[in-house]
Amino acid sequence: MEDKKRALITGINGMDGSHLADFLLVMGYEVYGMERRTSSPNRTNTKHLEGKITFVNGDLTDQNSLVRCLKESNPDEVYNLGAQSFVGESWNTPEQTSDVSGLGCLRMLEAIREYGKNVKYYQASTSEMFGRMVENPANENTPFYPRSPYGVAKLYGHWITKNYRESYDMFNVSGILFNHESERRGIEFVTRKITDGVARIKLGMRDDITLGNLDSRRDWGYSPDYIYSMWLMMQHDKPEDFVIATGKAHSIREFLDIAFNVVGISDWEKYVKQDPRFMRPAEVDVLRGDSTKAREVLGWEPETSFEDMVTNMVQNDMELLG
Ligand code: NAP
Ligand code: G4F
Repeated sequence: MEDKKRALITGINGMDGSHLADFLLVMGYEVYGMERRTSSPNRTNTKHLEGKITFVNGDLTDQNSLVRCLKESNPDEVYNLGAQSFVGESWNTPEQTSDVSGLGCLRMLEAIREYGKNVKYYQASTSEMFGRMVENPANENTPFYPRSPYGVAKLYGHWITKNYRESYDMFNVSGILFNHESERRGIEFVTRKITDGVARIKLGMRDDITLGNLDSRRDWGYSPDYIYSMWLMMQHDKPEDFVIATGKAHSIREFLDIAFNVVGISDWEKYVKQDPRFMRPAEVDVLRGDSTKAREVLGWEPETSFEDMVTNMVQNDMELLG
């Protein structure tokens, strides 16, 4: 019998980590999920994976813990999805964000070198690196212009991944993923904040939602579609970077329109308040990506429409709360 492939996923309890684990289990992998110690563990996204994957304790700010996680999991593939991933928070904790989301990548690459076996490495790069968008839509050759401490930290991770690929002939890939969401999205991100808020308003549990800038536009895709692209990049015959996007940008207002429409509310303006607390010191007005390379080289396509994704998220929040 052929040995099962083994994968180590950092950020296992996050949105993408949990969806990727679901997918790799279906593909017959033995999956190890790295989580950090917390006083109250949060396995909301991974409760269903208990007994199916192995959880290992590690932290991207602790080099030794990463080497130990590699020894415990002996992986063929490492997916580095762990990060302080909330852009707004990165102005409050710029050092911690840089440490986890930037240097964390370097630590994992060094841990792989120390481990000494051939391990493929996936880095979760982001459209936030394009920030002010020198070119719209952005592709793999578009210059970067990050607008947040998070974007800057991720840009370091992106370049060090490429540098280690060229310096040490490592199989390192960066997926430059544009925004993607799902029912498992963290509650502070604007999409889930809206779908949870809409469900609460519909169920009479709340009067309104308070948001920041309603005019920014994002190229929103669906997380389960996007994690598939990560795996495709790791199976490709040579390590390269890919932009993953739908190619369409929508405003927060359009998101609100669809989300409220799902519960039969058309005059949503009266339920939405704005507060400067949720505005950012430097905003990214629009993000839109060109994933022609991924489509042509990997055969990857987004499958879930924007409307279906918003509908799924609202319906899921209605079920959770109802
Ligand atoms: P997420 O839900 O915020 O998950 C991030 C995970 O990282 C969490 O499980 C978190 O653990 C973990 N983490 C935080 N600090 C850590 C540390 N010091 N050591 C180890 N793990 C740590 O993020 P996501 O949306 O799934 O995104 C996955 C990755 O893709 C992230 O790197 C993100 O920056 C990147 N990305 C996301 C998008 C997007 O639109 N979703 C787009 C492009 C790139 P706790 O549960 O303990 O907090
Ligand atoms: O949902 P967001 O917080 O996501 P953002 O900043 O685009 O970052 C996400 O996508 C990146 C990829 O481009 C990832 F790398 C990153 O890890 C994360 O997953 O905010 C989206 C937009 C922003 O323009 C923000 O200013 O929504 C605007 N917004 C308006 N009101 C709000 C709110 N964002 C949040 N979180 N909360 C609000 O109340």
